[in-house]
Amino acid sequence: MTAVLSNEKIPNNVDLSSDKRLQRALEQWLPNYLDWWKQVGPEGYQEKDVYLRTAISVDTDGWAHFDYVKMPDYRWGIFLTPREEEKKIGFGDNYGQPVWNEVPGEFRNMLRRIIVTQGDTEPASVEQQRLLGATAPSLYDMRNLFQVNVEEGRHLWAMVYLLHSYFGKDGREEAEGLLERRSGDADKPRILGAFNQPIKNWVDFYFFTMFTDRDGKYQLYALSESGFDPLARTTKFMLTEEAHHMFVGETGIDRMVTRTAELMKSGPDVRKQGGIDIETLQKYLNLWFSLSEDLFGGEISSNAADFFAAGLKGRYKEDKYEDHKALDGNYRMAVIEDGKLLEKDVPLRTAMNEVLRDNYVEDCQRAVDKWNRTLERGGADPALRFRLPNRRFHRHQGIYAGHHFDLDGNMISAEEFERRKYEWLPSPDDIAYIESLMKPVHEPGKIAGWIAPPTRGINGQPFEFEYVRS
Ligand code: BYC
Ligand code: FE
Ligand code: FE
Repeated sequence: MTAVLSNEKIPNNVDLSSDKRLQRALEQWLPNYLDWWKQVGPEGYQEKDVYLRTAISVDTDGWAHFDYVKMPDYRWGIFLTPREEEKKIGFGDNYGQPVWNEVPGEFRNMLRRIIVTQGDTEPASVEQQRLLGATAPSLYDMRNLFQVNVEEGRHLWAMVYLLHSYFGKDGREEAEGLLERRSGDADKPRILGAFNQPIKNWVDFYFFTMFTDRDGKYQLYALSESGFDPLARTTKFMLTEEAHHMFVGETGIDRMVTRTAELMKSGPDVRKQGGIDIETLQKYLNLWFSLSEDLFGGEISSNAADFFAAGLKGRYKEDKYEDHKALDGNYRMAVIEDGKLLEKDVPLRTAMNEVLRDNYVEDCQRAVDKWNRTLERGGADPALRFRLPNRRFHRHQGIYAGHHFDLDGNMISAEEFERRKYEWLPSPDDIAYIESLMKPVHEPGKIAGWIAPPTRGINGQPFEFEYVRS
């Protein structure tokens, strides 16, 4: 695999130039993509030099190149991990059969739907984050925002490549559709709930990249097990980039927590000192964790069972399981019957969304424990600690949607939820306070007062580095 940024219009390791029709189709899609980027991509800063990483190959050491780039000149490329000889489908009814390098006719619609759903989230997130540059708390953070944005753009390219190469005319139409829907638009919204939620400020941004990009991690892992090999190979490489997005979220929250603990030393009223109190951070955590849990789909899902049976979408690290068919297992979960919660066994295959959500919740808990250690080290009152809400809290998809629960998962009435919701979720006052903090700090080496600087910079550069040149 060559590790150079080629002169081709669309950098790739899929030998695009040997398939003229496909190359032409993608080159025709490119200006539409750029129009979309200019219309609803990052507002402002398009002419600035930003210190960005660009994927240039899939080599584990040396896949990325760092340099100043103007965002519209970013080289959005197509990179798949190499094909493995004699690769076999790892789960489901077709377990042990050779993987598919073409779309199996009987699964065509299912597969297209999965790819379109995945693809739709990528541009949606760019749209959601488009206004944040103007209020970045530091140049380091601004650069990270734009890094996430250009890579989500590349993830869209990854899905569009699959649609164009494997799905003919309807694939090309879906690729257009991906540029036509708009996050939060009443008439043509993005497909999944969380991708129509506003990301109004940097606190939303860190919680989104922590919790929502982390749904991306688990969905991409599940797809990287796919028997449709081009999907497996492209999602595997996307995960390499995804790690940075989650890093931005997890450390961004940790830096806010660090700053809060520091301010608490000079007095309990953190807001008075221009910081963000733990209670408010917890409410943002409750909001984005619950919105992101919805992205795993219903607890009991025949779609999930079908995806698994077909060999299109596996489990997180399917290798670690002994039984790859999951035909006779059960999964015990709390369901609602006659208005009451009760434990029930459901067939394992229909519970695949919940199985994946379990891996996700565990990972989120690990991060919560880390933030709590930051609080502890910072000398914060032991009564002030973060927690994940129960997974039934504030759900809009699946079996808990339409019911109301408190943070411990106790069922409560709609009236009680309405009365207490701002104990648990950001209130208009909380949001107004957070927005009052969103003043840009765009001088190299300087940072806003509500967040601590990072412990190190990007690619060995110091924090003071001019990550975005004015
Ligand atoms: N919002 O059987 P069910 C990322 C629909 S993030 C709205 O329970 P299923 C990224 C569902 O479509 C990763 N609608 O769900 C992160 C179905 O509709 P129909 C994105 C929803 O199909 C940050 C009905 O409800 N990747 O990469 O098992 C920045 C019942 O559905 C939602 C993927 O999602 C929702 N949240 O599971 C940038 C992977 N949930 O059939 C990027 C591909 C469900 O009644 N997608 N519905 O019309 C999938 O695998 C599945 O579609 C889902 C849903 C897991 C999302
Ligand atoms: Fe992505
Ligand atoms: Fe991401």
